[in-house]
Amino acid sequence: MDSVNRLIELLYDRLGQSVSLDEAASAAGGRGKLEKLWPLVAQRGHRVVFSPAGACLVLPTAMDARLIERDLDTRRVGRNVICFPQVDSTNDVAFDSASQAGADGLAVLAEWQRLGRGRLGRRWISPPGANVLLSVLLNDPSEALGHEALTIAAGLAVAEGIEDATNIPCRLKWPNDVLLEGRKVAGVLVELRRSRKGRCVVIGIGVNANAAPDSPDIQSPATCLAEHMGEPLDRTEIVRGLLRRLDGWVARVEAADLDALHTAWRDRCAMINQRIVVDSGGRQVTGRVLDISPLEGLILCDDHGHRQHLPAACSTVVGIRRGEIEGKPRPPQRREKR
Ligand code: BT5
Repeated sequence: MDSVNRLIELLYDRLGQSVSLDEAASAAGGRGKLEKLWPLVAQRGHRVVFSPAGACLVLPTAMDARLIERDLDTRRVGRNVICFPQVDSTNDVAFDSASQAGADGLAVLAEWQRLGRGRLGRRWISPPGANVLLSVLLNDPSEALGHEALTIAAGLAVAEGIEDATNIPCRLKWPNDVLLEGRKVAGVLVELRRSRKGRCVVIGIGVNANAAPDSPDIQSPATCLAEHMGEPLDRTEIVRGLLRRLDGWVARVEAADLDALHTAWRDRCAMINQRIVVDSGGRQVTGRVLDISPLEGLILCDDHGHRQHLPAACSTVVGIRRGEIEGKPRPPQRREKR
């Protein structure tokens, strides 16, 4: 391992503490070399503060492929990691890499996206250097990775990965929202394209780690993990948690082993039995949620008593009618007289 990586790893392993300059010098190979390494650490995007006690990395640390890949031990997802200061969309970078050798499982991260996108033409907004903007490429020539199953597998992996790294419990809102105390903290966008090597899938994930978006374009309440913790968060451990969990769920989806996915999703989803309104391909459907299926999407009993299967790719929940019972409209509320 070269000396700059040794120094970054030493600083990172003592996050929140100072590393004495003697220790830093021995990782660098001498005091003289250490002085030349500080600019290289900065070039990798890391900020270091110096005090009489030594040197300390500033949180959030930069997204650093070496730190993410270190002992990750995944089968497929995240075998290679690349980090960019800025891109249009990490999903596009991942798709553009599909025909390169060894691209399957590639994880692309960026500090900022100029054109981050959500589903159905919506935008994903995230300030620079604060959050997780991640895309994972999966080459899928045998077409074993269904869109429906991957969308919910990715949402579940995000909730679990966040919990592994931070102990913050998150809930799921079908099809792709991860919620913290009822507010959106992460979103998932699964896209499919055909390349020269056949079908490929990109799973795009945005997690508000250190900053919630501040924009009039945000239509529903958003939050970030740091707000909940009351302090800045290390994104590297969150990314590693996500990649590990995603690796496990992608393997199950590929093997068509969907029972555990179904159960784990239902356990984190507060929508079962709720009366909701869904926009599905421009058509509004209102009814009670019966189930979330990894193959068929949302299963709803509509207000006319018909069973409806709504696919994730074109559906959005536009309203949750809390407190209503089994599809019956709530009696009109009496207005309080002033
Ligand atoms: C999503 O779409 O939630 C999918 C978001 C996927 C983003 C990742 S980032 C890495 C990768 N590269 C990309 O270009 N995209 C992926 P959707 O369900 O359509 O939600 C979008 C809506 O959420 C917007 O219309 C806003 O109202 C709101 N929104 C935008 N940015 C947000 C944020 N950072 N946090 C919470 N809500 C946000």
